[in-house]
Amino acid sequence: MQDNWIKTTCPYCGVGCGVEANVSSDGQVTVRGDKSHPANLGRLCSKGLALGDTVIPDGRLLHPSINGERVNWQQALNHVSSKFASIVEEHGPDSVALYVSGQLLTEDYYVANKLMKGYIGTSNIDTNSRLCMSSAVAGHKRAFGTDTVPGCYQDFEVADLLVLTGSNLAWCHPVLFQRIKAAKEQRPDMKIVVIDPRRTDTCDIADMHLPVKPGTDVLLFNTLLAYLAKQNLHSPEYLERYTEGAEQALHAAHGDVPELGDLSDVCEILGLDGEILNRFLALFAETENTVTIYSQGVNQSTSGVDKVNAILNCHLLTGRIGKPGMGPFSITGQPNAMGGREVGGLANMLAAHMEFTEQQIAQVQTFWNAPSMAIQPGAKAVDLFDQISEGKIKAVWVMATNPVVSLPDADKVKQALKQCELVVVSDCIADTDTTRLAHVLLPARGWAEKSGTVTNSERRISRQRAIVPPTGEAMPDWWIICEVAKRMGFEQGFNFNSPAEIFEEHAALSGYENEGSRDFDISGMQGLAETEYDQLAPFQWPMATRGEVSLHKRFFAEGNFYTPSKRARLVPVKYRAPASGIDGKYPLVLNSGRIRDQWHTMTRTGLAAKLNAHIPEPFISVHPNTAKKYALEEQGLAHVESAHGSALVRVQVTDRVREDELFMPIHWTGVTSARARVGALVSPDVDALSGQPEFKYTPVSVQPWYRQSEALFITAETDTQISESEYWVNQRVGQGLLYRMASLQSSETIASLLEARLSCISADQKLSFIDSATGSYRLALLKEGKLLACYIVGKRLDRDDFDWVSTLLEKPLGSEAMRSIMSGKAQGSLAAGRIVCACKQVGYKTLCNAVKGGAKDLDSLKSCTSAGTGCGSCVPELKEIIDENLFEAAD
Ligand SMILES: Nc1nc2c(c(=O)[nH]1)N[C@H]1C(S)=C(S)[C@@H](COP(=O)(O)OP(=O)(O)OC[C@H]3O[C@@H](n4cnc5c(=O)[nH]c(N)nc54)[C@H](O)[C@@H]3O)O[C@H]1N2
Ligand SMILES: Nc1nc2c(c(=O)[nH]1)N[C@H]1C(S)=C(S)[C@@H](COP(=O)(O)OP(=O)(O)OC[C@H]3O[C@@H](n4cnc5c(=O)[nH]c(N)nc54)[C@H](O)[C@@H]3O)O[C@H]1N2
Ligand code: SF4
Ligand SMILES: [Mo]
Repeated sequence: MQDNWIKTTCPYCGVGCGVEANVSSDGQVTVRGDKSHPANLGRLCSKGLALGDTVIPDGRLLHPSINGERVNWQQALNHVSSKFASIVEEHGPDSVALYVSGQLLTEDYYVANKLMKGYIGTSNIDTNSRLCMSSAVAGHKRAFGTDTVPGCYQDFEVADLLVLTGSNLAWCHPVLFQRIKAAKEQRPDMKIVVIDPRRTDTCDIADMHLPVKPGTDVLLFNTLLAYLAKQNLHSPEYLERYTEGAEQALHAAHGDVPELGDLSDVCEILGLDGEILNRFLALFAETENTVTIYSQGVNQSTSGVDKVNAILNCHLLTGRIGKPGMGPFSITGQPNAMGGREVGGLANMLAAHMEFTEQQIAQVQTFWNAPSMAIQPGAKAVDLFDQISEGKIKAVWVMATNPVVSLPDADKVKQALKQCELVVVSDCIADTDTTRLAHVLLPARGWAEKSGTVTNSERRISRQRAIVPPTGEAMPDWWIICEVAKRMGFEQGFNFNSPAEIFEEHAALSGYENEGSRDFDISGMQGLAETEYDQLAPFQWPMATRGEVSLHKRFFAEGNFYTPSKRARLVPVKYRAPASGIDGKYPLVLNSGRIRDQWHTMTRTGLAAKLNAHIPEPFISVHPNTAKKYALEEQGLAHVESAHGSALVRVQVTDRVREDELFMPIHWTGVTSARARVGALVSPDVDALSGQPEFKYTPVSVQPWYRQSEALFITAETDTQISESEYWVNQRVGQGLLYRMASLQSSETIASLLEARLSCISADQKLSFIDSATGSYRLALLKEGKLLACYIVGKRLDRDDFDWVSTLLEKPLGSEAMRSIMSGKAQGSLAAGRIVCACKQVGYKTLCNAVKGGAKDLDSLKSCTSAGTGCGSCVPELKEIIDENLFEAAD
């Protein structure tokens, strides 16, 4: 390996970890954490550590195409630009739209926004950040007059109290979780409170968990506000000098919480017992150095913006903002959610944190020399796809997002795209639910191939750098957009030759007629030479003057808000129930979110075998009492239905969820499952102010789905489309696919259907086992001793015993493997169970055996199995395995 490590940034979550990458002479990419990066100081999580495994040509979109025909770039660009131009000509600028993403680089995002809002003349450009951060943006704007995250990561380490609400940091921002965990180990007095209907792995480091009823955060924080006021904990000096609206906010809170002496009604709605609520109120009240971290449990709600302001109110009332160890902190999801906000990627914002005011429209127009400036906000994501459905929007260009999976009421979105006149999709992956509906496919360069900047949750701008040559004919997103713009006649505005030139204009606009009137100002970064841009070290904004070296910048300790009065606004908010309530038909609430090792629709993390092993199947978490009530069995299958659609998923019985709530992960798609796209179920209700969907609350019903047979099927062919069974999930394994299937048909029927499917494979050896009495059927096809395909079919299969099969494809089949296939059960060293530690690939059974063999605490389990010694994200699970096995032993 050459000792040539290139510094770049992780393309997954908003922590924005610095990565160092090395490319070996055979093109293999190795990564490690960048010790000099202030976000992670050398740490990476399981997803970051597996980045090297995803830099592979497998599944990449290699060439442009129109209606399925391969074309060259000239033809594709001419087609997109002339179609867009003619639709605009005939139906006006609002008949076209862009749907973009917090996974674009700032430079890509900047030109996309400029094309739409300055040149085509419409604000119909929205981003998947609408689904992610728009409630936080709207809440910030109401309180601060602008969209500012006031604090920085260091605050998490120096706080005395961290309140995490609607955030599963352990799985979603693992490196920050590790930083907090380390800080708490140093200072055990530091307190951590988790507010989440589920008991997540984040609770592993919590002193207190408040399992609130879903959707009730406004009431909880209003109760806190009233309590703080009653305890005289408002900071009179801060309130008087820097804020307005405290009285009205308190008045509104008192409407929700009339009698502070008796909180029983409040507790009833919150679903909490009085004692824990009181402990939380007292702890918050007595701890000056408090940070409240919030994420999707807050944002993704029809009262999302109010939830945000309810939190901000508590911090403003007590003046706990902008100082080390205190403040509200909206933690962002995507790697460049923040960059998107900075360039105005949301339909209701202009570039550089400017708004649709007469003055700022004119400023942007002048700066851009824009021929056709948008003068009002455009359609927000859900509305945008509704307008496609209604035929108002006739052409849409989707970039770096997979809306057929990730939008609510996703079957409707699918239908909308099917009937749209022109669907253009830029992606780096060929087969996604959205690329399947595209007329024009444009291959984009992926993480390891593109250059530009991203901004993380603490406003730190870092470079992403190309480390390998592009795959196929893929081009950078900024280039594709500029080429289309030029062909539409906008040569003058899009004559950029590099991301550095775009960054230059972006930095200049941020300072244009700013003079301290806008928070986002990086004008100090103007005038970078191409080489300086290449070497740019991470820096935090604002940066109005180059060389401001302070490592941890904060806003608002001394007021200076961006409202006309320069004061922050406490906003009166009142609790209201989610938009669609449960009823007799749909009696349970469906919550949805993330799992540890997958990223969204799995187009990239799904490429890394290591990451697929932790949780290989979509599931629904059900409380034991609820499972009993609805006759659901652990590992059985369930049919889930809402007013919008349905799904078929595995049942996980766990007391980590509330009795009234189910949880389902968001990651499975129409490409990777028969019917486990959670978006198909989710209600399209949105927050009236932010337009953010209520992803965490959809009324559903659930019932068992009684399968007759189960199958495991592995094939070296990646374009296999399964139609033999009603339930299937697939997963990439090396050069092939692994299917887990279940059916209403008998195992005999499924075995014969699979055998027929395999008949075209030319194998030189066929091993088979049939026991019709027990309904067990197994078959393996080999060529030159290597496994080409195999199936194991039975009435029931032991799910934990499946992971070993995925390691066998296209490898010489040893006797242990052969025995395992023929017996349908892992034998010998293959019997490790499902993978718990992704980094070190340690299986569940190995861990259980180690505990039973004497590894009774975390340190000894770590040292005898090496589990938990990589990124550390599996530690909460290791502890649980220890508890489980010790408990069993004691029984
Ligand atoms: N592994 C992994 N990490 C990721 C991602 C990923 O796909 N995979 N995606 C990234 C992105 S884009 C994002 S936006 C972030 C999201 O990061 P998070 O917001 O932390 O993740 P979620 O799982 O969506 O939801 C957080 C929690 O909100 C809880 N919740 C649900 N309803 C309520 C409620 O009414 N009140 C409260 N207080 N809590 C509630 C859920 O039970 C859940 O545990 O993660 C980022 N990081
Ligand atoms: N039910 C439910 N739904 C949700 C959520 C939830 O909690 N519950 N969360 C929502 C949230 S917060 C988010 S952020 C969304 C995420 O949802 P999506 O944005 O739809 O998910 P991704 O899989 O990240 O999609 C990114 C796509 O861009 C491609 N891509 C990657 N890099 C590039 C690039 O450089 N250029 C181009 N052109 N393409 C690229 C990937 O291959 C992939 O197809 O899901 C939302 N949907
Ligand atoms: S914490 Fe987020 S940014 Fe850091 S390595 Fe993990 S996924 Fe990447
Ligand atoms: Mo997100």
